[in-house]
Amino acid sequence: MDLIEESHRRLNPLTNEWVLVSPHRTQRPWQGAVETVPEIARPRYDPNCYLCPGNARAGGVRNPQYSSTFIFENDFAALKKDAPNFRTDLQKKGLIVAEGESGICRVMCFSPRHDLTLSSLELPAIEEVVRTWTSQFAELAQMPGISHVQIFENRGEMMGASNPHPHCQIWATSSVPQVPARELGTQQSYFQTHGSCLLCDYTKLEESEKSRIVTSNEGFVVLVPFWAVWPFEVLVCSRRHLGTLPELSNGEVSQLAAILNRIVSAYDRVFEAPFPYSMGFHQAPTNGNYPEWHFHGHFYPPLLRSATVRKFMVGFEMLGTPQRDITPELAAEKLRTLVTN
Ligand code: H2U
Ligand code: ZN
Repeated sequence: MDLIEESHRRLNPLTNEWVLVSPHRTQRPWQGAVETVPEIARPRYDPNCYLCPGNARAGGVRNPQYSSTFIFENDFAALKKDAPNFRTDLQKKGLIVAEGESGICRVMCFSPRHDLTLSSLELPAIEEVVRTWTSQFAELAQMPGISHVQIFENRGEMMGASNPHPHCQIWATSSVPQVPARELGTQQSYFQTHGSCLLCDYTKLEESEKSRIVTSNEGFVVLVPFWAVWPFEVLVCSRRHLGTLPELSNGEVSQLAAILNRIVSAYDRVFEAPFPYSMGFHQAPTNGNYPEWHFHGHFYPPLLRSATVRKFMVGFEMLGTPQRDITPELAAEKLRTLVTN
């Protein structure tokens, strides 16, 4: 098998989806261009930012003078707590189907500082971010009617982030969203077939292969998955088999904070500019007991060749299968050289 020169497709065992890889289209190993993007100097405090301490948000609520992390209910929440629970299936043919979906949407500021990000915050501040994610997860998970808690960060205008102030969102939903639902099915059937955990086995396999590993520490391994769709996509896996943030030890909280800082710092060096992405953690659903689930995080950055040239999922990718040129192995090699701390 020639995975370096010949076109082929790779399977994502977490979602059972394929990605088409066309390595022959990248003649040279690294076609990235470092273009000068004007550096935007951000103030520590922006009087016009709706996330900065003391400022007013939409609707007029004023943020407190917070000094570490800060959580509020999204003023434009996509989900409502009291949405009715129903299921409709017109003519019972599965053609027009709808279900009620209720939930809670929160926004979480990482820091009172407007100008910092996961790559520039100090480690103790990032540890505080991890601890806040943990307590938010625990609080939302035990609420009646909540089946899943999704923590995610959109970074950069390119990924739709509305504001550079470091923040993420937390959506707790009455159903398990479709991507984690698919990942649950694959992890359960892997466990039934092999008697072991899909991501425990996968992480071990990648550590022996080495070519797709980006970095690791005592608690976590970061790699470009064999089936990555986005050019610089990475998967963050806990070494220990655990399902949710509250199961992390104090040591693992620090190790997760350190590895997040390391990934985002390396990302920012790819094109010498702040790297946009959507990232988030996949934790076990909260509506039952799922021992097969393995805690992990996904980073999906859209950039391809420069700080402004992004990958679009169009054409064949929309109608057929996602496709990539630069191999996951080359992306991992590039990212490895940019990990410094
Ligand atoms: P994003 O940057 O990932 O879009 O997250 C910001 C969220 O903040 C967004 O969902 C909410 C938006 O609805 N928001 C408020 O809750 N209050 C505001 O005053 C402005 C934006
Ligand atoms: Zn701000």
